[in-house]
Amino acid sequence: MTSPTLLIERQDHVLTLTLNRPERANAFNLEMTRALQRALRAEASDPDVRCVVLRGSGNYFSAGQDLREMEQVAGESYYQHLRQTYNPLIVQLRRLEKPVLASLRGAVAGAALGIALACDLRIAAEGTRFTVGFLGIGLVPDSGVSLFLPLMIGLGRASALAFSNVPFDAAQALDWGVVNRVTSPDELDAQTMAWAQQLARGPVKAMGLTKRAFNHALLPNLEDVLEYEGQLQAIAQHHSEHREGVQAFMQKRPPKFY
Ligand code: T3D
Repeated sequence: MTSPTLLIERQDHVLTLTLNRPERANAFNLEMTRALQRALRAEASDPDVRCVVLRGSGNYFSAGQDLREMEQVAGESYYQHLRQTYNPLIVQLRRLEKPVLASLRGAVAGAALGIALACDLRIAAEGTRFTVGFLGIGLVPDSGVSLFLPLMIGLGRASALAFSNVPFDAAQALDWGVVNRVTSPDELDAQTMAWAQQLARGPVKAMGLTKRAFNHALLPNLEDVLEYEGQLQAIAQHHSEHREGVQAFMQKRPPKFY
């Protein structure tokens, strides 16, 4: 079953998955999350696919959870929502034993930051802004951000970025090793495909085993972390800070937390 929220293309053993909700900065709704889970399960596991590219259509990679659909999510527990959506997605990305390359532009925020960091490699267009996002709406980092971000940039920087919600740019991300390459916006698609094709021509079996080794060495507690993030999110969900954060976003004004 295909969904208009996710474009799926194959070329030269490269599977390209394009998040396609440009009118909402490619924010994730349930349909898009499920479509991505399905594509990773069915398409990406095909032996003919030797590299996966994850990108966004239009001007953004993704703004994370669709906050305009948050009210529907709020009816249920965020904990249950995370267990059905981002948590399995992050595990799928880490368990897929072939290279996954995130191609980033515009903004990368919230759950989308977790998804980008769960990929193996990242290329970003100059000007891309990375925002932790969660605390801006009174939530705690989920989608593995509480693990991947301090692991990549250190606890002090991760704390400062999470608490301030101030974005960092592609040049800073390159300096910190959050992204591997930065290119001009006009070149991003071509550079992404050239790199993906190069990866696809490489020893993909050995890359998959290397990924398994890295998971074992550095991320043995990934599933515990995702579960714990969900439990914390269930606490944050019911706090007035979250209500204020979402209202402020809808009303396009800064949040007032006290
Ligand atoms: O259980 C659970 O699922 C809980 C888990 C939650 C996971 C999360 O991801 S929580 C974090 C959610 N994301 C955010 O808080 C980010 C919010 N967005 C932003 O900070 C900014 O919009 C961006 C940095 C992404 C982009 O800024 P900018 O200035 O380039 O663009 P903009 O004007 O703010 O946004 C462009 C449009 O996209 C705008 O629509 P409009 O007004 O032109 O019709 C904006 O409302 C929309 N948009 C941006 N982010 C979201 C969004 N629509 C829905 N959900 C969004 N997250």
